[in-house]
Amino acid sequence: MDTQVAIIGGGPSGLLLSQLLNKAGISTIVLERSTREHVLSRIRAGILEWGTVEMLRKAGVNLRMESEGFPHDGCYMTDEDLMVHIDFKELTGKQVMVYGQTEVTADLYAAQDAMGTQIIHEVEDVKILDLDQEEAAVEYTLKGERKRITCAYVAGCDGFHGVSRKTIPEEKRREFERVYPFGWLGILSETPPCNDELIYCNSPRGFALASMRNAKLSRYYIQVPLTDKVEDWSDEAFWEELKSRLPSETAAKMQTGPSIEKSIAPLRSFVSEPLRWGRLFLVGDAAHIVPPTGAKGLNLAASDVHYLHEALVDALTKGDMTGIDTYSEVALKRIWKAMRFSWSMTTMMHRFDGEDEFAGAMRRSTLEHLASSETARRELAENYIGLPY
Ligand code: RFL
Ligand code: PHB
Repeated sequence: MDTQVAIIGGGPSGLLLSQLLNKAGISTIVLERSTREHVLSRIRAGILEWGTVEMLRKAGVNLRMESEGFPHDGCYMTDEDLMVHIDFKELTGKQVMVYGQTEVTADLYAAQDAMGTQIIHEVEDVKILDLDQEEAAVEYTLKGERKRITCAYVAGCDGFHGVSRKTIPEEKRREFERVYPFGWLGILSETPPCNDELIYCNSPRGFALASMRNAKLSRYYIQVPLTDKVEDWSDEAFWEELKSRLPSETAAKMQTGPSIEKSIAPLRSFVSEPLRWGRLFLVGDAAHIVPPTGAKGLNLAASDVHYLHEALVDALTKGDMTGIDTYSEVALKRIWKAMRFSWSMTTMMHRFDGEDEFAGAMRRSTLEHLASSETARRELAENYIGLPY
């Protein structure tokens, strides 16, 4: 056998799984479609649940996160005038960490390089084979040459558009999907954040989010119609729209500047079941997508990795197949709870085109309930900081 576990996809799921397996003495080969520069240029998640932080510690990739990340004790949920503070620390005893996915991925690449793991970039036409045999195989093309590796297991960590999920026969997959009729236009700008904690804002003009990466780098998002293109939005138009949606006190404090990244992400909820097909396991965005409103995508990928790495270590070092046999069922339970939370945050915080007045009244009432009920705030906080593994 060429390696114990072949990992398709060198994003955060694939790299974290590889790192944890290598630390437990299990060999891996990671196959990634893009260049490393491309993977590291994608600006995505910014919030780590404490469970994700603990996993990065276990993987030994915590040093830069501990010194450069920012633990946050809470966040704000607002509309144009009612600002509700959700105090995670007081309500749950836990925090979240502001540390970008790009940084997590860069730290994982550095750790994997130090381990000497084979990460093969720019692979094309990956095919996963022999999943019902003693040994599985993965074929791919590298620089025009067809290659083949054999392995005990394959981890499908290749994101929503990867090949792993589609390797499971269509009639054996059950897919659940909700596509939202809007996207998020996001910018990164070298300006100080407008607030010390994140602000999720449900304005009559649509959703807005004020987030950050550090004291000098801000990340902002606004809800836009799916028909909008990034080119339609100048920096000036973005800042003006953002300020018109945030509470006026916050907008007044906001420092603006040129954007250093600008992109539109459509919002979708998606789950594909099961997560196992013979010797293949799906992990992260390859199996499920959440709208970013609950900050759950990367964190769900990390909890899948948690369950799967334990299962693979038990199977490959002790011959104990319990974790392998229960991975799909156990991981899906947590995935569905995060689906529910992300869907409810999305519904509560966004304006739907053509909606009636009742919808707006429901959003306002949800916010007023949060303002007056500690139980409601605790429920939100418990989900936001991350449900237990
Ligand atoms: P990724 O990151 O998509 O990585 C998959 C990798 O697989 C490669 N690949 C292939 N490799 C080989 N062969 C093939 N055939 C392949 N096909 C694809 C790809 O090149 C890629 O490198 O999936 P992964 O590792 O599961 O990680 C998931 C996270 O990236 C994702 O869930 C989060 O970014 C979602 N997300 C957020 N999650 C959070 O937890 N908190 C947040 O605050 C948060 N904010 C966000 C987000 C996602 C966003 N966008 C753009 C979708 C904000 C945004 C705007
Ligand atoms: C981000 O900073 O990119 C971010 C933060 C919170 C979210 C989504 C994205 O819910």
